[in-house]
Amino acid sequence: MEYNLKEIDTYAKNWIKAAGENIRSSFPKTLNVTTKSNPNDLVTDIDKGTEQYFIEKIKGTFPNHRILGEEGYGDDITDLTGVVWIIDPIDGTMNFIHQQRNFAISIGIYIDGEGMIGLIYDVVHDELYHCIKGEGVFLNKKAIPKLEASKVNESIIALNATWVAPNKRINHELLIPLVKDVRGTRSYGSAAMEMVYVATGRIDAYLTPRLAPWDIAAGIIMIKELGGKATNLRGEELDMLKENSLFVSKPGLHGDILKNYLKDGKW
Ligand code: 2AM
Ligand code: CA
Repeated sequence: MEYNLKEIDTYAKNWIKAAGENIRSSFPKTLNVTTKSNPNDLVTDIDKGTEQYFIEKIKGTFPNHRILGEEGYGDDITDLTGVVWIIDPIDGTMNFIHQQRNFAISIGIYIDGEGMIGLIYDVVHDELYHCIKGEGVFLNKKAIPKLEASKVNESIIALNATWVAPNKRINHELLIPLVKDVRGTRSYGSAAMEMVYVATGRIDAYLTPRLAPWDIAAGIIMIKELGGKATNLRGEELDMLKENSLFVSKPGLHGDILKNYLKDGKW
């Protein structure tokens, strides 16, 4: 399939900014909140409307591109051939509803399975994190420096306390020694935000047992582009067609944690 990365990137940036502007203007209004799989799995009309906005724009401009979106308005994606946009219209919906902050729009654009463009928009702060593979990662117009190794005992790690793994085999007690040894732990409640925090060095690693492809598609492109590592908690490659556990980190630290705290993935 013929494609022009720069052209796709330009459209994507314009659309994500416009969608963010629309979300900001929704703040004074009353949200219509409903639940999905369980009483804590929330969705609003803004999540749905934002995803529909992207689909309309993408299909109108790039009719051959396919879309995998959290709210299910996109295509039924069972393979990653061609150009696939992986979209979370609001990552951190619970934060969006309760806090009106700590959420982001996340778009990862994959071409024949390879992550080529990553966009994460921190709507409240008007901060767009973006990258094209091979061209570096930027926060608005400023280049983000490459990631450097850090020591476990000087690291802040983000963790998600909802320890329900897709394969049910993750024992949260495995992580107790790591939590004791690091300098501090955080939990922000938006995987996309947690990944840009790793990308910018505000935290050193992020570990979580269960995420969907749209939560991680953009962030892992950025972290890898900066020299960081993005795998599951066993150190294996991530699969954009399934749920994964996630372990993103600075280089060096990733290997140290895997070897010394995650038993080289052999648990
Ligand atoms: P969401 O807000 O788009 O649902 C919360 O720590 C993070 O995990 C958010 O990125 C959230 O994305 C995601 N999340 C929440 N529940 C999830 C689930 N059941 N499966 C996968 N990801 C989930
Ligand atoms: Ca979402």
